[in-house]
Amino acid sequence: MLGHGTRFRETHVHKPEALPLRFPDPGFGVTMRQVRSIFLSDIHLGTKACQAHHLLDFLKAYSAEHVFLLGDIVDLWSMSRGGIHWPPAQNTFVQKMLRRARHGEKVIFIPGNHDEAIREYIGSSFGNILVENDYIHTAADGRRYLLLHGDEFDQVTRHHRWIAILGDQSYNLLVRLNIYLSWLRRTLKRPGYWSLAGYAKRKVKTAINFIFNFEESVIRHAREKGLDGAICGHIHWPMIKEVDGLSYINCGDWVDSCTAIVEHLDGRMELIHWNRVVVPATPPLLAA
Ligand SMILES: [Mn+2]
Repeated sequence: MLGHGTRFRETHVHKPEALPLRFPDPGFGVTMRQVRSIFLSDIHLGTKACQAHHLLDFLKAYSAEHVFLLGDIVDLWSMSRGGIHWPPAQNTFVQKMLRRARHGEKVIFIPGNHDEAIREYIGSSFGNILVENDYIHTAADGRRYLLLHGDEFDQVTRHHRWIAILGDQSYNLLVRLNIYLSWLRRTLKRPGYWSLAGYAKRKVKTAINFIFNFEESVIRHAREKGLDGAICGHIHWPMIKEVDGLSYINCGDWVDSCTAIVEHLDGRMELIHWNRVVVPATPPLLAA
């Protein structure tokens, strides 16, 4: 028993880093949350870095009326350079999207720079998935958002900006090293997720400036169009923030951050950090 003395006062302090166990068992009896919209970007299917199994777990936990795929969903650019990595989980993701579209969810795909070949098909649809260059989404609260990938606001390169800043090899190395770090954290039963690439981005000043310029350009564009905000991807930097009355929202990615944006039934937008949701050890059949 702890006494009332000052020695044990620290036991009353809340630990904010202890994140709630929100979906203790996704896919096995968990009730699906109904949201109005799901926004995903930068999945990079076709690469080793794509965390498709996490994404599938996320999709099991949320059903929606609209699914917006905001670019760099399939990494055609990387596939043409370094070969194709297409494990069953990535295939399942494509099937799930087609299935959702077939079953009445409105699925819209806005190509990014890594899947820009699909920009040729803007205005057409495949398997009920509509391909658009950009899109204006009216949320349940009446706020109007511009949906886009965002690479046109990347000032320096049309390709992956983090690769230009941190170096192609080092960015990929950081992402890969993190797979082992995550394993180590799980083994040591440390909760949450820590991103090595994310740490590097916060520490490199040019990276911070780059994020800031990108966010500012996107918001300026949305303001010029008379909208209430923008939802985009591209820079692999998840964010929800208000800038002079406009909402800047970035989905992040499923290479490193494992984040998505959901619109709740009342129009409220939420950033979901799927990796910070404590999930028990992956069953062996999913780890294959
Ligand atoms: Mn991109």
